[in-house]
Amino acid sequence: MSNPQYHHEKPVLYSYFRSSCAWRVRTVLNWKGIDYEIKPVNLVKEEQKAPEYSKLNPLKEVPTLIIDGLVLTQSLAIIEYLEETRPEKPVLPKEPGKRALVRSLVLAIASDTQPVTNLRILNYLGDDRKEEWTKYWMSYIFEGIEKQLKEVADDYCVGNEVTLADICLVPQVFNANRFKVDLTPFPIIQRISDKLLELEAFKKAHPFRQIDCPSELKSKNNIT
Ligand SMILES: N[C@@H](CCC(=O)N[C@@H](CS)C(=O)NCC(=O)O)C(=O)O
Repeated sequence: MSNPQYHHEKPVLYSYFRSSCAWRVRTVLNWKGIDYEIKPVNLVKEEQKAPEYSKLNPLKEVPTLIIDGLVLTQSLAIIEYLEETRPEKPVLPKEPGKRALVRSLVLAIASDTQPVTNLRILNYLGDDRKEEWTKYWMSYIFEGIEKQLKEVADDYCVGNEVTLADICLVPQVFNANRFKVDLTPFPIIQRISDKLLELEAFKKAHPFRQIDCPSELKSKNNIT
């Protein structure tokens, strides 16, 4: 398991600025105050398929986190590891009912939506179909999530504490905007996402603040 080869001074996160899954992990690391180094993997240039990288992550995707001598993959597995080993500033509520609710929202995004709209799926579908496909599935899930949030949200997705549901929601909203999904039918989702983006841990994890974000995109969005 733990390998001296992977004992770095700081955790190393293999990330791509626009990856929603890497973004989840960046937010949790920031939220918990864990200092880390980013190693960019350019998905558009297919660096995730390079032999060196795919040795670390055989599924050829980001994120991968090197921490405590371990090579961890899958954003939710990484986040659960961080939660178990660094329990301060938790992202899962203690109460089992709330925890189940948080996980239900997390899985709606991480298990039901992101996998069908991932880059490799869109490339497989081709340019003709990818926009309509993405809009359809993102709207479908947001419809359900909006209904759930009507029952359980307050300032954030589940009550007034930031949880993993919020951490997954923000990148999903960013992606929906990117694919021009009409968000007007989802006012709770939009309100919560806007509020979360005022928090430092979320701001710092935002794609436009990443070292691998192209400078023209930074300046277009007034990021210095
Ligand atoms: N279930 C994985 C999904 C990881 C994933 O799909 N990552 C995307 C970026 S968000 C990726 O690297 N895609 C590369 C590709 O599709 O070739 C996780 O949660 O970490």
